[in-house]
Amino acid sequence: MRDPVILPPRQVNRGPEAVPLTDLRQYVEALRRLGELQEIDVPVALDLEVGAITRRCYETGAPAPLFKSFSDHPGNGFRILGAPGGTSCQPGLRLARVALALGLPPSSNGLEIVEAIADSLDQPAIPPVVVADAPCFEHVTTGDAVDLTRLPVPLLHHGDGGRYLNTWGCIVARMPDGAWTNWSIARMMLVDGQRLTGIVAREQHVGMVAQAWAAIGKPMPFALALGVEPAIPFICGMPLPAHVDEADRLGALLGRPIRTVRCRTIDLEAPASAEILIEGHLHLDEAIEEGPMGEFAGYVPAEPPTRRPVYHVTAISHRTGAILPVVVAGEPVEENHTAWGIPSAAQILHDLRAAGLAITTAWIPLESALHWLVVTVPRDWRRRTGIEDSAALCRRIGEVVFAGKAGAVIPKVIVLNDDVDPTNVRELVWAFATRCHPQLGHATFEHIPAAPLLAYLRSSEKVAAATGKIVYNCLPPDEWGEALPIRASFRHGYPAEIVARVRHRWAAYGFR
Ligand SMILES: Cc1cc2nc3c(=O)[nH]c(=O)nc-3n(C[C@H](O)[C@H](O)[C@H](O)COP(=O)(O)O)c2cc1C
Ligand SMILES: [Mn+2]
Repeated sequence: MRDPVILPPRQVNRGPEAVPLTDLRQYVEALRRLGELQEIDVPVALDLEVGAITRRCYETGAPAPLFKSFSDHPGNGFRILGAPGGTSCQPGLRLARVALALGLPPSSNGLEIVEAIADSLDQPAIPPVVVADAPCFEHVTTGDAVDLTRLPVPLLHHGDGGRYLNTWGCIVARMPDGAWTNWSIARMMLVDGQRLTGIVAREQHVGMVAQAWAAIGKPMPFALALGVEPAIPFICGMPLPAHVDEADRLGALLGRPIRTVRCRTIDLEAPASAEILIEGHLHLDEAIEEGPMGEFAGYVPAEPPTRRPVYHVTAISHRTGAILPVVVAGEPVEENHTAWGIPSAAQILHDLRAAGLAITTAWIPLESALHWLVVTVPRDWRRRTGIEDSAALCRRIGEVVFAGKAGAVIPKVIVLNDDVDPTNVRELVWAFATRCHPQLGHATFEHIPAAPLLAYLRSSEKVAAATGKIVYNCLPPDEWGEALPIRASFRHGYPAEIVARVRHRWAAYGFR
């Protein structure tokens, strides 16, 4: 075996022009300047119309809709921003919302964004700073006066079991000993004026923290910060390891500390940029029916409601004209795919490199709804990893990917040479179809941890939260060594001089 060689980290271009967007309103203005915001001046129904419009925006790449008034609710000055992290149909700006949110140039492509997040995992933590006051404290309601129904809470999908207040908010939860403060996203459904319910999965960190409170016989204090500075939801969707504070990691990614503020009725700090701040306690020992709801896999599951724990609300604070962001989960591409999938790919890329595997990149195709991960490797991976054959490489990749929190969700991994751009669906389909032998070299894994929300799981697998997984070996036959056939394409199939000449003379030929 040769010594493994680890690829040098790539240069990350943060872009000198990048101006920090430290609240949602600055983000909305940046979207407007880019042509990525559509103000909706007519009243729309909270019942399904907001959801249907937002779905159509995802599916056409239209700008993010900003709703200002509602035909079936007084609104009370609140606004709704749909598709805050959706994709754009503007040429070269597909991931502009994601990139802007993370302080990267709006033209960044998926692999550049993944590289920037992965790179930040090796940077020192930058903890948040606590500031004295925050705009959300303009209006504060506590105790019996708390009334969640004053907020415009939409019914998002036909078939949803209720109205969802939280689809893009940051849930703050701290261990009883104060050693770890977790920020994450998990949906929350409106129960009544003072209660919410939602998914609190055992394998998620909010579930782990809630269990720790339950173990000392107490409900878990929580803050739900809605409409926060645009980078925060992307770190909330990132499956960082347990006991890592998301706020510290986001500071490292942005190169500046995140501002937090003390809550009014509980002992927690929450993002100071919040448009709306909800405080209260999560009771694991109470249960109420929640769901079903349209999910990241692209379906409203044909399941009855599930009994889930109850969030009791002790305070609501908000800015005047507060903006509530909403995600209408479902068929790709929506924010589960951009804000959970992209940071997941970054974490996996980091883990694979840390394991000494010379991979070029890792990408969760947005269109796969987190069911596929593509890992690409350089042609000389044998020399760089010391692994002799492609089946062994695929098994090793599977072992590393499936062992992490991010990879635990992913059921299918596709390993390809790095001549393929995994963000280009046309190339990916071609490469998967033409390079994958149906029978040879795949690494299969029996009954290992899985996200219970994978679309095709059988009920026994959902209950066990475990299923079989596969790494598809799409590398060339080992007998070819490092040789690859010439790709019969414009970019790969001609000498550089011809490619340059054709590009240069394109207009001269008469093409527009
Ligand atoms: C828009 C969006 C909605 C999400 N909804 C849920 C949810 O309802 N339940 C859940 O367990 N995870 C949900 N996730 C995924 C989690 O945010 C993700 O697994 C994250 O890693 C959880 O944080 P943690 O790693 O600190 O536990 C969602 C992610 C996004 C981006
Ligand atoms: Mn976490």
